[in-house]
Amino acid sequence: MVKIVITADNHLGKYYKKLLPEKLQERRKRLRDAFEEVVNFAIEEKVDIFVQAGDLFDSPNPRNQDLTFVAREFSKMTKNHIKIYAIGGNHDAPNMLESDSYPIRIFEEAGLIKTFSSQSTINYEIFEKDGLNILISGLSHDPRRKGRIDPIEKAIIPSDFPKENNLIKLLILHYSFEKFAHPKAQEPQVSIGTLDLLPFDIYIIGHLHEQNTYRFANKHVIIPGSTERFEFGEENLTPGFYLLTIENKKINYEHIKVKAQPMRNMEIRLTEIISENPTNSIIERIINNSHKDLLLKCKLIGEISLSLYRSINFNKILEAGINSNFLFDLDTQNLRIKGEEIHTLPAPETSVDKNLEMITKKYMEESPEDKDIIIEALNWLKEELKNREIML
Ligand SMILES: [Mn+2]
Repeated sequence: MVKIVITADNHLGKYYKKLLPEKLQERRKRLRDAFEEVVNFAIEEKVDIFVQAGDLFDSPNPRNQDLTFVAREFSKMTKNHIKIYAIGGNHDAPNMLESDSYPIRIFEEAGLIKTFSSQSTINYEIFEKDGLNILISGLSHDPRRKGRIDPIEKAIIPSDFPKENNLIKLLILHYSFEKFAHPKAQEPQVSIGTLDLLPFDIYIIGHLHEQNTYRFANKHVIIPGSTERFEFGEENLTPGFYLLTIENKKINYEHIKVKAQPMRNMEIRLTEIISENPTNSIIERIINNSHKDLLLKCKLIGEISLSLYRSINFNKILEAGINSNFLFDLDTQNLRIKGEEIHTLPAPETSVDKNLEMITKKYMEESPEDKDIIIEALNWLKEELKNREIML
């Protein structure tokens, strides 16, 4: 029996502009913890193979802390005789393969893993255990392919590709899949027709954050999903990974959950707020839905009078939300005044200023001798933000 752990979309190092530095550090630690849970499972279950199907890192230039962490996790697995295969995703793909490479290549050069970093040729390797032969192949995400095309339609299969029937063939990809793609998504989608024509039995497809499986014509598609929820639209995801077992010709797989940070979306209809003090009633509702570890988004909705709008202290609401959650986002895009839309609020801008002031204060306390240059940097940053009209 061959046991395979399948993960993708770990997005290590993801940046959140709404988090202060210490919280951002904590959040990035949570993302690493989720990946470590997958690795520890693989070691405890004594699996043979570990597959990472792209977007291990959230950027093509990961931070040293995340690279060091991954080196440690990968070597933990190789010491336990687990063979690791990885491909590049859209987030960790360099702009040009000619001038740069996927960060996972570092671990390949260090002898820890095998990557499939070509974006056009399906390279492969044969894995053998107890007389069971599995062909493992992969194709990295090609960021130059845009629009709603089939990105693997023209994939090149090497001329020495084995044709034996007695070989279970597995292909690792990082693209959207037509069966589960968002109907409006304008990104490349792998089609069932292409998967049917290609000579593989099992397709492992990273990229979609919701886990899924699909069977057709004796072929299997496994979408591992992400190991965390990254955006507020992902509240209902169940982060995790797959355990695939192959015994003789029998193929089984199950989804295994990982501990993810709690996330919640809430809505407050302002037309329901009949109160002397609307600010406090809104804050009270937010606090009732808050806790220190939560990623909370509060949507204010409804059509209200200008006088009610003016009586609401959005800064105070934002501050209360930030103080009682891990991350708080106040969404006012669906708030209307007499049929007019309010596109932006002064609140978020002030909060960028406030964050800047807090950071500046901290730096000045740490190194008072650099006070002048820190103030100069602060003023330059404020000016830049104004010029670029950057808001939260
Ligand atoms: Mn992706």
